[in-house]
Amino acid sequence: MSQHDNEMHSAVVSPQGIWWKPANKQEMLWVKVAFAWCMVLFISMPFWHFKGGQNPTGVRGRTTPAAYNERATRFIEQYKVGEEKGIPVVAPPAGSEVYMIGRMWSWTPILKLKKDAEYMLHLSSLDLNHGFSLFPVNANFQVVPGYDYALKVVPNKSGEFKIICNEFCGIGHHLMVGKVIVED
Ligand SMILES: [Cu+2]
Repeated sequence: MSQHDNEMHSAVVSPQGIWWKPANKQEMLWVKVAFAWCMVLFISMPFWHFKGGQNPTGVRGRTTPAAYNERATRFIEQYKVGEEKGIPVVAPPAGSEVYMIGRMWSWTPILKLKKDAEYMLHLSSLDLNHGFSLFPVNANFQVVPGYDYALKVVPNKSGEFKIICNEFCGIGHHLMVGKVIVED
């Protein structure tokens, strides 16, 4: 027992440590193994760019929220086929440019797409950063105001998919759910 065992410690009186004693051989070995593995993963980072299919397939351009809203609204009016709870349902033809608006706290419009057809899906936000997350496919993309991201998409499964916002965007974040319908 040392004389410190019965002492009270506080923020003013720091506790006695043993940091000056060398680490155990076994512990040192694992520290080295962990560090070496970190370096392996770090060095392999550039290769993930070529393998894994996680790079965006399209182009990026500058826009403004007003200009993007104007373009997307024109797209909605052109191909609107219905409405669900105030959100327009849009069925664009295969091969067309498709516009999706992210804003607090909705995804507009609801898209009706054809299976195996190719579309250019444009994503942008009218206010702040949102996260486009297609559920349950687990396809994720950042939706940033001022940037128009156009992604080449080919739906390969029919059914109803949900778009969830995965970037916290305020009090209604959890209500920010959109929909994509893929038909055969
Ligand atoms: Cu959001």
